[in-house]
Amino acid sequence: MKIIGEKINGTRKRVSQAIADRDAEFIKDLAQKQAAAGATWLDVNAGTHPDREPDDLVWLIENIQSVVETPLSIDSANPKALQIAIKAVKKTPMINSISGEPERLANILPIVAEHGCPVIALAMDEKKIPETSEKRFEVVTKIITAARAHGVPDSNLYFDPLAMTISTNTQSGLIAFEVMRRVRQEYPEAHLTIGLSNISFGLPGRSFVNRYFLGLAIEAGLDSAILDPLDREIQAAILATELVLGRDKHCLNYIRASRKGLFDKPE
Ligand code: THG
Repeated sequence: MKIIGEKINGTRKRVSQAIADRDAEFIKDLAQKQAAAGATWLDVNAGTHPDREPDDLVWLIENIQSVVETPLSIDSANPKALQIAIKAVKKTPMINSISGEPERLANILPIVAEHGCPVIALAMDEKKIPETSEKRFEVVTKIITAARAHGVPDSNLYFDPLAMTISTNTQSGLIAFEVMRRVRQEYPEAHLTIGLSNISFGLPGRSFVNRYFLGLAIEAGLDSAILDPLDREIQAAILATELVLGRDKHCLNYIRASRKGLFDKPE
């Protein structure tokens, strides 16, 4: 299970403040902590000011790269900002994200192909997020066809089936699992990812909903997720799920994490 660390996101109040104040230490600290917690990529989202986004993104990237080697996941829907960000990164980044929207595919797939980037593909198009798993899977097929035509291998695609909040549709979890199983079956080389915290929006006890959703999603084939790597309960849930699914030889990862103090009471 690969983790995309979510914490450097300009839609979070504290991060948006740090960006506005050019508080580099705050950003560097988030980068170091997430890297130490085992994130494979660090998501970088400069927030929702289109005019400032490219400058803010480059400032974030440069500061993160001054303290960690972890590759970045550039979280932007803006092709211009993506182009500029790609020039600023040291390591091949993940691109977050494309969708089935023809314009976004036409603008972003050539960048992805040229640089050999892994890319997150949302199971939605320009119109909306389809209600049914069948319709979402149709979007997946449309994206994979376009990606192949641009020379992007299936193994660089990370499909995000989109976890809509259960509080407005109690079938949201099931729809996401169905999309995941179908992708696993029909496109075995492709990967799956999800923004974990969406599923519990508007509900009490969100961390429980997130954790059990994650366990079931891993069983359905999820192999990466955008989440808070500093959350020890989530880390424990991932390890325990992989353990009970028979994916942890000799229970080594689980025991190693325990020895490192994962289950100790924080002071
Ligand atoms: N799919 C893809 N990319 C995504 C998402 C997705 N990028 C953005 C988002 N969704 C995932 N990232 C975050 C980052 C931070 C938080 C949630 C999702 C977060 N939320 C706090 C909470 O939920 O309580 C509140 C905000 C705060 O701390 O100020 O921290 O689905 N491809």
